Amino acid sequence: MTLRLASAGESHGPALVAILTGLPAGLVLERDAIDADLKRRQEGYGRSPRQQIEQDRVEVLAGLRHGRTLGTPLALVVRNRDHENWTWGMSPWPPEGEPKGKGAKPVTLPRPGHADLAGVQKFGHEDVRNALERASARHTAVHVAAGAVAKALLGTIGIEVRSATVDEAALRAAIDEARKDRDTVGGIVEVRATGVPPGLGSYAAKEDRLDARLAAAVMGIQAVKGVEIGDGFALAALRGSQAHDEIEVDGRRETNRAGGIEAGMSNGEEIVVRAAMKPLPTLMRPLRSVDLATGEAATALVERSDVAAVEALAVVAEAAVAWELAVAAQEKFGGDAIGDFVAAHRAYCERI
Ligand code: EPS
Repeated sequence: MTLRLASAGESHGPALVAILTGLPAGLVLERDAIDADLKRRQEGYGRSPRQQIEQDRVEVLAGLRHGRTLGTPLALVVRNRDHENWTWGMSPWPPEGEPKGKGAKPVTLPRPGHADLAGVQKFGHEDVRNALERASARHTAVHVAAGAVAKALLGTIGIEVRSATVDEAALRAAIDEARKDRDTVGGIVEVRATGVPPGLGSYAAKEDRLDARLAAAVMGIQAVKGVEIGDGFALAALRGSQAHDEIEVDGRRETNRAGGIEAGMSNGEEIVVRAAMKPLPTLMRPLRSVDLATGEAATALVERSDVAAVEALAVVAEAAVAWELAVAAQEKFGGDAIGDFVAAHRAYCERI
C-alpha cells in the first residue's frame, strides 16, 4: 500500500487535521515524541506572539490502539487555541449575532509575497482572508506531526532524520536587526538523513526519482524558494573530476557531494537537502499594494506576524523529508505488518 497524506485546516479555524493511509499495522507511536517535534516547530527565534497562544499537541482520532497503528487510516488533529478569538470571523457555518472578534472585517489589502492577490483572483474570493488562511504556514504543524509518525516508521529500519539552520548565530543577529527595523528575514536550513539504504527511489521515471520527490516536498513548504541536494548549485562550477564521489572497494564514498542521491536513487550515503526561505511577506512597514475594495493605491495588510520562521522551517523540512523517505521505504519494503517491513529491509540489506 502506498503511504499517503492528506491535510486540511485554516490558520485560525478550529483545528488542523491530517489523514495518513498505508501505514503498516503494529508500528509503535509515542505521543511524547510527536509533541516534542510540535514544540520544536514552535520554538524558533523570531516567532510571533501567536506561538505563546498555541501549545500544539497531537490528538489521534483513529487508526491507533494502545499506542500501535492498526493498519487503518491514522487521523491526527492539532487544535488552534487562537480560534477562540476568531469564533465569529472563522466560523465554519454562517455566524450568529453581530460581527465580533478577529477576522470579522474583510481584508482587501493584498501583501506582496503572500497568497493574497493571486489567491483571490484564482478562487473568486472577495475577502483576502479566504485565501490567506489556508496559505498560512500554520498548517505545517500537522505536517510535523505526520513527519514524527514517518520518523517512527523509518526508525524501525535504522533511518534517522535531523535538521538545523545554516549559520544560526548570523541568523539570530539578522533577526534582531530586522525586528528593530520592523522588517523580516529568511534563511537557509539543512536536513540530513542517515542510515538510508541504497536504492530508495528510481531512475525509471522522473516522478520516481527520490531527489525530485524530496525537492517537491520541501519546495511545497511555505516561503521556500530554493532547494538543493548535496552540493547542488555549487556543482555546476566544478569539473567532473572534482564533482563526483569516488567509489571505494566496499562501495562506500569518502566524499558526499551528491548528497546521498545519484540518478534519483539513494546511494547509501547521508542524504543532505538544503532549503532557502524568502523573508516573510507580512511587514510592519508594508510595501505598495492596491486596495481591492476601491481600486486605489494603498499599502499592504499589516497584521501580527513573525520576523522570521527559519528555525521552524528546519523542523518542517525535516518532517517533509522524513515523510518522503517513509513513502519511498514503504514502496520498497512494503508489508501490512511492521514485522514484514523490517524483515524485507533486512533481507534486502543482506542481499546487497
Ligand atoms: C503566518 C502568519 C502568522 C504566523 C503563522 C503563519 O500567524 P498569525 O497571523 O496568527 O500571527 O504565526 O504561523 C503560525 C501560526 C504557526 O503556528 O506556524 C502566515 O501568514 O503564513
